[in-house]
Amino acid sequence: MKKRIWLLYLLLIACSKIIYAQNTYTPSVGNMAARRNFQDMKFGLFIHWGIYSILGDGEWVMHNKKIPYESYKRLAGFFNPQEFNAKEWVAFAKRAGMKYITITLRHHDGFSMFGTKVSPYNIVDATPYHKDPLMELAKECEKEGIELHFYYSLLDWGRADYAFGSPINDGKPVNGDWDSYIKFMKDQLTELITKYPGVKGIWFDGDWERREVNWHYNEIYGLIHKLNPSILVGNNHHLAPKDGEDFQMFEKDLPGANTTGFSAESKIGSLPLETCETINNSWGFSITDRTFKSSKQIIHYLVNAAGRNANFLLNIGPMPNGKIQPEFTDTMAIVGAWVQKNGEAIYGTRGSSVPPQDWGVITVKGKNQYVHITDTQAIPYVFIPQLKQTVIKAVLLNKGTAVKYKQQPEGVFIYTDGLPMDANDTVIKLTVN
Ligand code: FHN
Repeated sequence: MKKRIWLLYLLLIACSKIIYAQNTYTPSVGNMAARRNFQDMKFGLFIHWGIYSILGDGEWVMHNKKIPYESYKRLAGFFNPQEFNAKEWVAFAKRAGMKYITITLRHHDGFSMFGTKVSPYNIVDATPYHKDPLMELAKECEKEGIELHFYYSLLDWGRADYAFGSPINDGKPVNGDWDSYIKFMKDQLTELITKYPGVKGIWFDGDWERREVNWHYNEIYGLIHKLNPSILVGNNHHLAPKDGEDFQMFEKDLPGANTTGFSAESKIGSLPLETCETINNSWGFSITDRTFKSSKQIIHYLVNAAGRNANFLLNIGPMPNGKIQPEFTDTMAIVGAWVQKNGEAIYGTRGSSVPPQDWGVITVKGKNQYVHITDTQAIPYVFIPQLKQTVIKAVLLNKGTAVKYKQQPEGVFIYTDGLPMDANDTVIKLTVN
């Protein structure tokens, strides 16, 4: 009998531990406000920049070309981005209509692109540049009202304590020193949050490389939120959000789609959403990749993300000298001009309860519903099914021209015949009661 009570007691403790581990995080009031602000911003600039840029072959070059770590490390000795100018990068983002920047501080190659005291393998100590571009960027972002978020790789191809390629046993790499690696990450994150106080988000990546390891997220996320409860934590693990995360991200796919195979297990949850895509087909600088997306494709991605209640984080890979290549500047100036004109229908909006349609999507802000017609159909009208509210006015955004419509119990017909259509996206503003 005594034994049975004892077993029951142990079972109860085990259950409470599971419940505790899954439901320990309550976001602060400041964090909830930061989440709303994050959703309002809608458009961000993703930057992949590291010593790999020198080789002009993307950020996976060390792995893909099987470059031994000791040889790869020599790149640090050549990295001297004399033409880096934080003002130019921030101005680029602002001109494009972007409200925040997420920049890689440590990618899978393990090189720290900021001044860190816990590893000599960093831009200040290991390159002839000897400066911290992140500090300049952080200051410029603060001055220009652009939010700064940090990309941080969990995966490391070089460190001995990470022991890339090692078998995992009991949540740890057999040949590494997992406690040391976790401590290293916590020390760097502490530096990042305390030294660059403007940081508003941490974007983790690389979890997918080791599913069976214990990443100590409770400790890592707990530390971040202890240092600054308003910081938004996201993790590109391609799974459903975990306890302690503040937003959910998707890679190279709109929420709900899975053309890449990354999103098979990432069901849409209730956190703010973000999707990232790159301007060509490379994250880090590629000298050969000329598959540049057109301004129209980028506008459509932004609009389609907003219509699905998600932010769009568009990536560029600056060159090793610190410059952004002219192809990106030209395209983004066009995108920026469109966003400036149509920003009312993007910033501060949320997705509609009406699902995406063949002709486009709807974004919502208060009593306004913005009908984005991105695919001009042959028929002279678009049909919005299941609109619950009553439409009291319909006009062309920007022009104010009245648009004919008819509301029926099954939905609303908007007549586009004779309207001047925008080749990127014709936005019709509905006022509802
Ligand atoms: O391996 C990385 C890749 O280099 C890049 O950083 C992207 C950005 O979403 N994330 C990883 C792949 O999932």
